[in-house]
Amino acid sequence: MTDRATPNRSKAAALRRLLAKPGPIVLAGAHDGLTARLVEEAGFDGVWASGFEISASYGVPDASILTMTETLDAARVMNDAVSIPVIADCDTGFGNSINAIRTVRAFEAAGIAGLCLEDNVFPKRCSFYGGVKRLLTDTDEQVLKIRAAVEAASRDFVVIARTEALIAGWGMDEALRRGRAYADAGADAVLIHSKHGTADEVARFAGEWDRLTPLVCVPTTYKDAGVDELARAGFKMVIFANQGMRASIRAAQETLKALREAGNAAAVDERIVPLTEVYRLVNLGQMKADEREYLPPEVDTVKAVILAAGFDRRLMPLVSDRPKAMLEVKGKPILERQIDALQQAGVRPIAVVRGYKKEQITIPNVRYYDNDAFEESGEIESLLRAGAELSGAVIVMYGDILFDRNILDRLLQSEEDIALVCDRSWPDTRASRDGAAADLVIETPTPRRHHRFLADDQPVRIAAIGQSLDPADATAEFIGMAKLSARGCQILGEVYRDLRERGEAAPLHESPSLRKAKLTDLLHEVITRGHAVGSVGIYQGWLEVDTFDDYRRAWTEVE
Ligand code: SPV
Ligand code: MG
Repeated sequence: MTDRATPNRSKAAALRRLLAKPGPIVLAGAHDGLTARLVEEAGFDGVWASGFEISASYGVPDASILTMTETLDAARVMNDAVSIPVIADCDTGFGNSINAIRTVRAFEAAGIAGLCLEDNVFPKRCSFYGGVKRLLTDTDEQVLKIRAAVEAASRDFVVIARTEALIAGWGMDEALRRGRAYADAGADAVLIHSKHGTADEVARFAGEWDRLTPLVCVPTTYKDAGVDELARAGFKMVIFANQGMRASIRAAQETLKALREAGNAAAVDERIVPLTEVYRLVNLGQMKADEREYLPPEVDTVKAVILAAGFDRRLMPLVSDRPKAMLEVKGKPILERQIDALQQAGVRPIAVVRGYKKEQITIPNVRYYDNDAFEESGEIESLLRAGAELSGAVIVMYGDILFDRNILDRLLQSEEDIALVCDRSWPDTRASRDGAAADLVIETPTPRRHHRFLADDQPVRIAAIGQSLDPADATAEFIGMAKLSARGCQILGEVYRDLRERGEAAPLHESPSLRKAKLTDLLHEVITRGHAVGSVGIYQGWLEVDTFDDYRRAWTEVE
């Protein structure tokens, strides 16, 4: 992230600094992250986490209906959304002094800069509701509550004490008596609330104020009074408590009415912000930057299935205690080398089909499928075990091959639905191959050779595949690595299902039955049925571990 989040701790100190500076501090009310951010953007010094607004946002009156936890949650969301201090309207402190102590601790711990406690009795009623018999707490008890709050807070946290004496109609003298008592109890500021239509009442209070404790006012009903005028009258902090919410209510009411009438969104387009404005307000740009920084690069995800179930007698006793895929070449099993290469190429997830000595394969971050019938079944049966992976693009490879990384890259670039990696060095090297069975292919058109890793000029397809092809006709050798697109998976699935309907016991090309069939048998059937199977031509750069000689070669050739 480009800008480290400001530690919340400092917001109380920031509010203290504002209190110490000359000039008025101006706050505006909010009730959630978005509205708090709007307050900050409009240039206010702080956010008033208004009990009136938070209650309204829940659709309930401002009457001690919400719990401390709900209020704290709302204040925390606001605080997290802004860099300016948040002062939380905590009404009565949610109970007596004991509740107030817990309230202070919880709000301070959340990084809120300060809170306000009023001398209404619990459950409070909004100062502006009519027809309410207003009772105030006993002054001595309220003084204890203010002291409890101040002493529960650490040095920077700001406790504002609010008196409702004027709202309750108890007169200016009572208001001053209470204000002074709260200031003397250690309040950091005193809020004198009034529902008068002019600022005269609060100005008189400020005129008679004889403490150093700064004064706060909320010009909701005396709306003509400006910040400068109130500052001149002696107020250090002015809170515009709910105008933002009232503006949005009117805008939403009018817009929704027009939308309902018109029945199309274009009718209200002029009244609403574009989506991009919402993106900006929620800082989508930062999230995108974080995604680039902290998420793995987006690649079209290709999965892999490694077939490692079989038992190869030719490698006994090397494989008496482990499957072939777990044979180590220079300290690292073949399978682990394959997984490393796949992961480096961005291929994930990787699935391994185990069978023989399956308990020996425990590499982490791999999905496992087991073909416990590995002795009497073939590769197709193993592939089916991992059928859940055969939905999107997938690399299928044998668990006994080692290969240069660029071979995998070439295969990943292929756009064929079914593509096989084919080594075109076969015609040059076949004379030296001592009759070991090779999966031969005949490609068409006959490709040029010696183009080690160059792409073909035109798509080269496979016309036939199998170990029984005439070695003299074969143009290349299938290395045991293939890629299927989603469509390729579908084709393979369709052909397989069709074959199964004919019966699992029927022979399939070079295998005595479908159950014992090799991958090349199914591929050959796919080709026979007219589906295109592409060839990704390479010239060496891989080896298969089938014999002791292969294994020895692996040690000399692998780094
Ligand atoms: C609030 O915003 O909840 C206040 C201020 O306490 S007022 O509603 O004006 O009383
Ligand atoms: Mg309130």
